[in-house]
Amino acid sequence: MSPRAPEISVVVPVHNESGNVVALLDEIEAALTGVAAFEAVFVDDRSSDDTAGVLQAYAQTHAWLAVVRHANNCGQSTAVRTGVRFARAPVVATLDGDGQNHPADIPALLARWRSLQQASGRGPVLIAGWRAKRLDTPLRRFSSRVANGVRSRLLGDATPDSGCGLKLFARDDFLDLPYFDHMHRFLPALFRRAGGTVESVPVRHRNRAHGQSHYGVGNRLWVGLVDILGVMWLQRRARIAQVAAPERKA
Ligand SMILES: Nc1nc2c(ncn2[C@@H]2O[C@H](COP(=O)(O)OP(=O)(O)O)[C@@H](O)[C@H]2O)c(=O)[nH]1
Ligand SMILES: [Mg+2]
Repeated sequence: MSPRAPEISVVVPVHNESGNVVALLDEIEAALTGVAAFEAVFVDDRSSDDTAGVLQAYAQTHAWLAVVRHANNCGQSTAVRTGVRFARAPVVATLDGDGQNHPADIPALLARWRSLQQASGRGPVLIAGWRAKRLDTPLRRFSSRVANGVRSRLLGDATPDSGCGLKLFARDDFLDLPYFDHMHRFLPALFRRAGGTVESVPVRHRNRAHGQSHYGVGNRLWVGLVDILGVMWLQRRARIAQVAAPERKA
């Protein structure tokens, strides 16, 4: 366990991932030990398998793991938000809970975030993982390519892969974004809407070792089109205040 306050929180939404979480936790520890003081916040979204029990057993011997549980199933975006709210570090990395993202990519994202953060002054910075070589079924890769193409054209978010679960940002910047179910696929557009900088960094992608994907063409592509219209509306209604230094008499 990191005796210091964590510098980075790794937030992982999980639903029925009992076969995947232990290997992922071991990889998070290996990836961040010696790099930054870290914690992991796993959010169990009312799994019907033993994910919560497996996580709680791991937490008995690893004090850097916090397990948060939803009493009702709320979906991936809401689980990410719950995890970010519980995070204690100023910087958050998110990962999928099925092990398809590799925690060993986090240090490079963190380094990039730090240098862009310095360059951009105070503006929000999002580093988005980009699954350049995706290991998914052909149908999934096709539907994702269509969805990414439509989305980036309509939203102008200049991001090749906005749905990658591996992302890194400041906790406060994320919590300032408008919240809605499925927002996790639109973080690049939402950060840009807030006047932020977004950079995509190529990351590894692996096959799912255990369990099943939660998404198919039906609950990704078509739902996504409705969400794109919602995000277009949010973009029309964006205002960014440039606040002058407050004048206060001491
Ligand atoms: N908390 C929560 N996580 C979910 C839900 N659905 C999917 N996930 C998680 O989101 C991540 C991505 O889901 P996955 O099924 O692997 O999607 P795919 O990689 O796009 O096929 C995994 O960590 C899942 O456990 C949900 O309803 N609630
Ligand atoms: Mg997956």
